[in-house]
Amino acid sequence: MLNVPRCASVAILVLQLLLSAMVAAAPADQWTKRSIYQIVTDRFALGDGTSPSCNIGERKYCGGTWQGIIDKLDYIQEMGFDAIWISPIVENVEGVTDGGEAYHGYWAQNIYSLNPHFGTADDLRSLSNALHQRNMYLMVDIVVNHLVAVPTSNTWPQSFDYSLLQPFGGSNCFHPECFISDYNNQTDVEQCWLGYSGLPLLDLDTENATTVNTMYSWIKDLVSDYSIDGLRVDTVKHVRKDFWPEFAANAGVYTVGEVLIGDVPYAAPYTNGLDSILDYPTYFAVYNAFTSGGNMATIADMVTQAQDQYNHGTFYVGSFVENQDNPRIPSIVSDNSIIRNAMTWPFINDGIPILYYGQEQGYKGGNDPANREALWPSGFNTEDNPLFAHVQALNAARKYAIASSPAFLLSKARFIPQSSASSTLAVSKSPLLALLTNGGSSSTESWSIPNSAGLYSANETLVDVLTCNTVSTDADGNLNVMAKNGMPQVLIPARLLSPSGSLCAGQAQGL
Ligand code: ABC
Ligand code: CA
Repeated sequence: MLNVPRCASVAILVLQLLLSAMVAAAPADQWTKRSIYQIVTDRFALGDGTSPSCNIGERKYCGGTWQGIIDKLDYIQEMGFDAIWISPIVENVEGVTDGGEAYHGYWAQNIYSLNPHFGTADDLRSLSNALHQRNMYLMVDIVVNHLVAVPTSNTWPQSFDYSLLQPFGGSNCFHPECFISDYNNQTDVEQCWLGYSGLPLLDLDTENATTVNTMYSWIKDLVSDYSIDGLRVDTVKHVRKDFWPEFAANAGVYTVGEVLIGDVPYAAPYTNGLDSILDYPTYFAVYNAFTSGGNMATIADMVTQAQDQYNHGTFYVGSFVENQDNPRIPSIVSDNSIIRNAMTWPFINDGIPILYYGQEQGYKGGNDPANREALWPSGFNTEDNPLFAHVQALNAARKYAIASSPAFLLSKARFIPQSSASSTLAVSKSPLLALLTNGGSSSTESWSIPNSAGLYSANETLVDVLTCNTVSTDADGNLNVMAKNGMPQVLIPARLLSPSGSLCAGQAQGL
């Protein structure tokens, strides 16, 4: 019905910046207490009890659904997560394109319909309700930057059946076709297209007032229709910065944007328009340190820059070491100690921890599409699974820190300088002290925390809550800790642990 072009060619709206103060703050505060399990909906779980094979190289739907997620909420909650992030939910291009099927959900065609491969509106509402009954949050991935249609001719510029792209049924709703060729030219990044001629991502004209207002009311309705608690916003750097404040205000919930860049000064301004961003600059430093023997000190440098330059510092960022766009850590390194150290990072710094599904099962997929494995062949193994237990312990440690110290969520992570600065990291976020190394399982590294750091008193016992082993400060209050098979250690003073608590009760010295 809507194949009339709906985008009048009118001047850009300029008042949106004024609304930046309206970005919801309270919902972001609620999110900082949580940890997020990221799901590729098509690859997580089926709702019908079957376990079909999934050939990831084919880039086709494998059958995961919202009902499948509902059926596995126990599994997610058992790890200690109290929020999930799911793939984009709207209807996508159908059939096999040059890049396969739209199983990942990022190729929207009709933003007013849901993707039938994932279920019905009732299924999505059931998921939202089931989460809320467990006091868990729902984060939905959304895309503003583009929609996708298969080209109907290859003459340049290409032709498309715009009537498929609802509600934007005309070419004047999109920027003129050009592919991004110069990432140093921000106009190119914002107004040219992602993709390639085989499968172009049609770049929405977010300078057009009608288009802009359509997206603003769409997000408001989407959040309310499905009781969404937070949004992961795709391709944020591909839309002009002053589009985002009013978008976030209409969303009215926590918004965390994807700005895929390794550079803090470039990323920082986007933390003004949205609540925050996925912390890609820190991700790259962490990834390099753990997969290619990169210098651990660059992590501290990057975080310090981010703490200084992001709005809200790093408290509202999404903190992660894997996702659907990058090779999994175990696809590069096989040393279990290094993998465990990398997995620990998101849980011991300022940001909101995000675990990408499959990390807990030791999945090893490399670049897209190999990193989007089906989870069901793992049998959702929770027994004799050290990585599952590791995630449980990390979530428990963070929750314990939040509960025991009101200052935890408001105090910046602090790096205690180490003599082996390139291969060790000591991160203090009281009452946690995380000791990390990229030295691997034969590592002989050690960490020193001098009494001048002001963290501990003399002869104080600290418990590594990942193993329940203990270490002690000396008579002067200095702490020296040897690496144990290169494993990460997350220390909490024994006096803060309770003998009736769930965290290393046997070593507790508290009440
Ligand atoms: C896939 C394959 C393609 C294939 C296509 C058919 O299928 O990857 O090779 O041609 C979705 C799907 C993907 C699909 C794409 C494209 O759509 O999931 O499987 O690609 O059809 C987001 C999502 C992502 C999603 C989309 C599209 C966007 O997270 O899952 O992909 O909705 C750019 C965007 C970024 C986007 C990413 C895929 O592409 O900015 O939003 N992700 C540089 C650029 C970045 C660029 C990145 C990768 O390369 O600056 O802008 O990301 O191309 C750092 C530098 C960075 C540099 C990185 C690599 O290194 O500081 O600048 O990033 O050090
Ligand atoms: Ca754009």
